[in-house]
Amino acid sequence: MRRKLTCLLAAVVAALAVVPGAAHADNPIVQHIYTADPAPLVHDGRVYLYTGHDEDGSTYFTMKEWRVWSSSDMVNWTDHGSPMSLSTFSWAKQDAWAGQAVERNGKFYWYVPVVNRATGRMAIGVGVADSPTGPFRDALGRPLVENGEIDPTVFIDDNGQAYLYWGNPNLWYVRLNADMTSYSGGVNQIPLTTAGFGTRPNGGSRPTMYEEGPWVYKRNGTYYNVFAAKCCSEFIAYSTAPGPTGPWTYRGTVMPTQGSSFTNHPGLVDFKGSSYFFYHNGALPGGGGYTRSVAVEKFAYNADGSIPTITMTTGGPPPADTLNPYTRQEAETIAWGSGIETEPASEGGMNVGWIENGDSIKVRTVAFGAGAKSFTARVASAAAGGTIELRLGSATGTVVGRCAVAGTGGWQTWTSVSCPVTGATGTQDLVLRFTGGSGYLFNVNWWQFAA
Ligand SMILES: [Ca+2]
Ligand SMILES: [Ca+2]
Repeated sequence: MRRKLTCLLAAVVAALAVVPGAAHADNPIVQHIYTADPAPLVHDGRVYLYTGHDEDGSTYFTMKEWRVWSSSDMVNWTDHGSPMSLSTFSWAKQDAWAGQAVERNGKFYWYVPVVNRATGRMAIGVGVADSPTGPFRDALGRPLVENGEIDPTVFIDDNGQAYLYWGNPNLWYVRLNADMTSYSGGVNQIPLTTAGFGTRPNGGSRPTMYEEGPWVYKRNGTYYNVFAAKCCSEFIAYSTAPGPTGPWTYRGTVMPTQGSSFTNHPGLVDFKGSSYFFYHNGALPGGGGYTRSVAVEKFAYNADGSIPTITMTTGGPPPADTLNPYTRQEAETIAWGSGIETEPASEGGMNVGWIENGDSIKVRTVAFGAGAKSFTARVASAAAGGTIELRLGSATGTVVGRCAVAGTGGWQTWTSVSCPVTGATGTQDLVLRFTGGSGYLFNVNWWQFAA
């Protein structure tokens, strides 16, 4: 049965209709669900983004699953659905909160905090998969470590020694063994000194700026710990150290308190020659502290290795690459979606659905080159179908093709439709604009142009 159009989507559509320039924005990264606690991972030419999922209308950190997204250009993001959830961990009761994934020897390990049903305390579990997009399974069948604290970050040093750090209100680490699912040397506490983590005004029992959400990595021989500071609202601060276990020196603000979410969460990577800072805010319609959205900014380290102050934007980073329309592109690869949702497709992966008249998907920097001659889309419809308009630049831009979609007898009964294309040359933003009658029109799994 088809879900009803959610309040979130109705609000997004309404906001896009009245906010000038909103169609040009690329932040937040995902528009069709709320996302939180970004953890980027660069692997094999793509950046994989691991997030939580705030439920629509949530009034607490009501989170049941994690989500995976990926991009080759930092602007078009593919929805890989939810390859790990509370049900992955038989011992988990609730709270699918902030984690991080890392690759080692061809396996992907995703460390996450959840409530251990047996103890009622937050514990850290580890999912493992053979692919960055899963599916993930419980690596241990029990917590890796448990002390009632949250927010694991994982880091593998150049010598192969891996570390798992976590904590709120304290800061802990273990030395992970090479199997990434056990540790040696016990559970260690990092002293939260004001020299190491700053002085919190009126800090009381929390005298330093450190609050939660550590993100530990190494760059040019310096160890960085970027974290959510103060509360509430939080800002993002960082400390550096000459070694993975300290001693830490407080280095100040990365991102000021901004963006109508009282929490924030950092994630930093280098990708295709640039540095990127991931965070979350409450920028989507209906957004706030429990209905957050992940966003990203491009930045450059200062010459001395310090991190500049980074401000939230609605524009986001410039594209780091172009998109090739002459290979299969997933319909769920989206720079900005208006009115659509996604779901698992019977042919594998995800498809775009809940398409109604006037909904659209923007895909950025599509490299048409000398020109596209035709367009093919994989579609399904239990209704009467409709039309895919191919427009350049924006949803009101030049039409370069129109593809008719007929009913196929089911929302997962897939067929391919093709249509001629004229005038699609060079590198352009492409908008797939959907038109038709009332109600849901059709689903789209993937598309591809021919030269
Ligand atoms: Ca819709
Ligand atoms: Ca697809």
